[in-house]
Amino acid sequence: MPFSRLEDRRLITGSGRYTSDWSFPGQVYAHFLRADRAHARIRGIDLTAARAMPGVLAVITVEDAKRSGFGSLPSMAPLPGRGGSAMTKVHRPVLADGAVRFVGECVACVVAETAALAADAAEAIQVDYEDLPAVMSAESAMAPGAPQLHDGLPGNVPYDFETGDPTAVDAGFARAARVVKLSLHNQRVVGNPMEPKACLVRYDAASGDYFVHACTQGTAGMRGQIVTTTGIADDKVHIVAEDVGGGFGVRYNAYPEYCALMLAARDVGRPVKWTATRSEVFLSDEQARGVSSTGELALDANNNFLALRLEFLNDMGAYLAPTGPIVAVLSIRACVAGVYRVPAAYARIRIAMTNTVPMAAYRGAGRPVITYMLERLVEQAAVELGVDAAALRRQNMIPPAAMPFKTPSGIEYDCGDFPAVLTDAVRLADWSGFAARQTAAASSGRLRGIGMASYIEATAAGASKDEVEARFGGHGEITLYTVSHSHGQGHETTYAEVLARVLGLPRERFRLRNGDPTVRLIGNATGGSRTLIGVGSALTVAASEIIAKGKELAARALEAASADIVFEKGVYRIAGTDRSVTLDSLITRHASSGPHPLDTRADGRFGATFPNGCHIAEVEIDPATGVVSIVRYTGVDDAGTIINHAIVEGQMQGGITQGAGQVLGEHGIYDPDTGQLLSGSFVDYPMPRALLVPELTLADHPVPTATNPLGAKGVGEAGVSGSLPALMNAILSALRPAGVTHFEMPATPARVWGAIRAARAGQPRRFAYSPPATDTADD
Ligand code: MCN
Repeated sequence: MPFSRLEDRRLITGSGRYTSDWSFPGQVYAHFLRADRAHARIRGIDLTAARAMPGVLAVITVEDAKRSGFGSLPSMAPLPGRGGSAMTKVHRPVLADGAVRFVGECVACVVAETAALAADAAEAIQVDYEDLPAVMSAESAMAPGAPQLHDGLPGNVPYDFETGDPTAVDAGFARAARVVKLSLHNQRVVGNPMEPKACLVRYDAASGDYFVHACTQGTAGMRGQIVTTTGIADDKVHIVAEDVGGGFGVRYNAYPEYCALMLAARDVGRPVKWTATRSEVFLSDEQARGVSSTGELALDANNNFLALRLEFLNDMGAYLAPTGPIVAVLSIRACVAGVYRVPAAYARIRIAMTNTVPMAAYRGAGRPVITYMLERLVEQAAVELGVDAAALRRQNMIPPAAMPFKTPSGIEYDCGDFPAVLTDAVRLADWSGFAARQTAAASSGRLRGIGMASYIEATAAGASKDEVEARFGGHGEITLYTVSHSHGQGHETTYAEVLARVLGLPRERFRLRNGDPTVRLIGNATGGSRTLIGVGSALTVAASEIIAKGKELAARALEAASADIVFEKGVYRIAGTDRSVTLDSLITRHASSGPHPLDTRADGRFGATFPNGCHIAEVEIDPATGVVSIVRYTGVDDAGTIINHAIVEGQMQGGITQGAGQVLGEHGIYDPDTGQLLSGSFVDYPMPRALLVPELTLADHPVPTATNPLGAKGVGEAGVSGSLPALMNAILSALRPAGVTHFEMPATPARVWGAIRAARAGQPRRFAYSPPATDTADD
């Protein structure tokens, strides 16, 4: 059977090597004792009984970490805050230090001969807690008199950021003919990669080297975070990862567990292995979104957008994850007014600490937050004005002639044809035929709605340089080394295709080694839909160098001057003659077990790209049950030049389905009274299944960018940015005729049914998120 991706045979036949597949002689196992409460002071920990349990080799607490000089996990502010203020750093220990601040926080690490013995011994640890009041939402964290979570952080708000010109925005609102307002909540979600967190640490006492086998989206960034936390020298920390079973953003950062396991491996002198359970994924993987927002749009009498005022309040959890503040701020700044020509825009973003799992990136990393707000606001404007939502969008879009376009936050979009993308989508989705489909659905008692979203993303913004290396092996195989990890994106295939096309070699000749610890490269993790732009472009730089080196070899082989040699489709030829030699034959001729003359290390730094698209969803709702079915979905996307269409389509499908999962059910719900995660398993947390979305109608409308040699724009997260607002706009469109005027995600059957029932009973509840109560209060 032919496989379309090079990695498929290995992965589908079970030959992948994930973190838990590694084992070493003498290996022992760890188990983490986790906090069973949201907020408490630790008065004491008694380890005596646990240490005496059979097979136990060590029980490690924060005191051991301190003795070894371990400090705080890092966090970064992307930019200065409001008025030039600095972000207040929050101490995040490797193991709980005097207090626990969320259910699931690691308190102690038990190492034993087997995982079961370690788990048993953890039960014997006695922790003397003094319970403290907990805050379970950003709103309650900021309320006067709220419990304070961290020393030196009065008010629980470590970072307050703004972008845009508030005075110009005020002036825009002052001359508005109409103002449209909306408050929205983008609920907390749990990433749930297929592969739970896992880590295996080997310590070489003779050299002082730590080999940390862990699931990661990129080894260099994770190593840097571990080095900062532990104080261990950079050249002594080696992150090893081969296959990684999904990331979605939550495998970007180093976790406290990884640092604790380094301590454990050094102390017991044997390799220590730990594999999280799915419950631990729910309780301790970074979670995401959890943003309350308000938006106001000012329009003139001709429905032109005049000004935009936005406010975002992020629930950041109990500690600042390294990328948490970055995710909260950068995408909103980059895409503050989306695809629209709005003369003035202003956004204020605050982050607040709560007694929940730390928050960070999840597919889209802030773009689904800004796009969700903007596209629901524009849709609301169309409803209030009684105009066609597509026409209102088109009227206010940045025209291609205005490119490059400087946005109100000072970011420059280099290219794009947003109106043409919208026109394609409207045609493919048969936008004008919707009324007939709605009537047909109504005749069988079903509510049908249509929703649109025009999104833009900033991918690869602010990334540093990417190094790549190509090594030519003894059997003609070419191994590519990169820092970024493929964890589902098909990099093995697309990188090979980038080089195969330029070098004129079959793609099967290339192998990919992500983050090989023996080849230290500078580079970024896989994230922000930037890897093709960064690594793919650096590979084209490498290809040029390989061709140039090959020219010297060809000149020698053909006994000609290299200036006379031309290269085309894998063949070096003396210009104007039929004398030639292939690159392939030069590779073989010079192959040996040592370095090859064509071996090349290259790098590049390539700027942000702005992929965009227009998605149109249609849903039908059964008012008797509240079940929402997605019945049509069209997406037209501009990802610039596409390297592999099947992979890009797969990425879009995955992103759209992930958006559908959040819209229709996913919700990390914490009990406001006890601080327990109520949706902590797949029984309570519905993962999207393949049948949730119908066959998608996808098309591309490429406007290649000149900011990288491939002309490509990122694609890995775009589906989420499009689908969240398109689907929710469709659901609102279906619900409005039933009298429901406002509705928040997730559109579970119970919530939809309840909203319709309340509206019909003449009590049109807004079905809004009302912190700190859980959503069950609405149901
Ligand atoms: N591609 C292409 N042509 C383009 C753009 C991209 O052929 N114009 C290809 C690329 O070569 C790559 C894939 O599409 O094979 C995605 O490329 P890119 O947009 O550069 O995104 P990244 O490789 O940087 O992947 C990161 C992105 C993010 S941030 C998340 S989160 C995410 C995602 O990718 N997590 C995923 N997709 C995922 N897919 C899977 N299966 N699992 C995850 O955890």
